[in-house]
Amino acid sequence: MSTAKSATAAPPDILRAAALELVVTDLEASRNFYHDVLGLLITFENAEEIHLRAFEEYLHHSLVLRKGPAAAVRRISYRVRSPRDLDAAERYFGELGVRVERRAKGSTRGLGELVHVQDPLGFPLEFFCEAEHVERYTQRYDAFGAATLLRLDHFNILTPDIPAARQYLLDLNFKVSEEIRDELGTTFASWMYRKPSVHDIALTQGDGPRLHHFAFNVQERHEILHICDHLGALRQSERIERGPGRHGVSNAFYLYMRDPDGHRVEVFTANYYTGDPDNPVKIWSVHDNQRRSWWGHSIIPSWYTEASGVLNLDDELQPVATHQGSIELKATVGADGY
Ligand code: 4SX
Ligand code: FE2
Repeated sequence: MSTAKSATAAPPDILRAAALELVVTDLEASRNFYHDVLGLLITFENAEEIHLRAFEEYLHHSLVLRKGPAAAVRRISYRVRSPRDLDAAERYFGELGVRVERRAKGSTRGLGELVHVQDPLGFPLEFFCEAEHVERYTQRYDAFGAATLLRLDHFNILTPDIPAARQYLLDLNFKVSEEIRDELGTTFASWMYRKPSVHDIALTQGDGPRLHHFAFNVQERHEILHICDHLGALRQSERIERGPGRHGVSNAFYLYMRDPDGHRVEVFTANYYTGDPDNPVKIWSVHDNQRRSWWGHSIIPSWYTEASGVLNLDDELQPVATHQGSIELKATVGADGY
């Protein structure tokens, strides 16, 4: 892994997790799930791609669905503060020795100039600053459903070497909010942020690079319960993988679903503020059976083992490296049932 390499250039000023692009095998089935069932708004669509956004998002999209031969993750996008930060990203990742490509405005519909990077962990990152602004739906209550997704909040990635991944993100000026460790100090999972919330990205130990899930906020717990009832009424209960429940880590009330291609999406409420510079880090023991489920429920093994593969910048599936040593699934005693 090339994560040991460090750069002397300043890292880009990353604002937040902003968007992702999924390759899906049946665009109509995905449109049905994300638009008809979960209610995301469609900014643009054609026979090849659909650009969606949530109700408190003012940029062109936070989710792109692209028709393709095999399910995968094509881009993980961060917004940066200024156009100068695109130069910074280009220099920074160039010094890390990974593949970096500058792309002209419009190469991703709705976004300005881009920097695409194959990051040291193997993920296809997209950095953008300028974006097309779209109609504000914050108070379009006439268009709200019984559950209204508000904002894309975070990505959760699987990667084999958590200490290396954690250091790579610390170097990019992400901060840690919460962490799961064992008594020897081994870190199994880290929640890291740029915007003042619990996370923009979480690291989970496992075979990677793979995307574990992406997550949207809703305002109220009952909206999450409604999504479950709605899926039940549609006889699509197989979309529900884990929850509803309360996380120990982050304190969020959550639900995980699997889309028609198996990509995992979380809907959750709420978040807490982490913007003070001395915000304390919350450490959880890997043996605490309430860490991932505050109510102590066991976690279905698929949640630990299954995830989405990612593409490289040539749209080829990235090989997955297996983790060394113990993973949390095996290390856990108690609620997870192992
Ligand atoms: O399962 S965890 O309680 O560790 C957890 C998972 C906490 C916050 C999240 O967003 C998440 O996906
Ligand atoms: Fe999450």
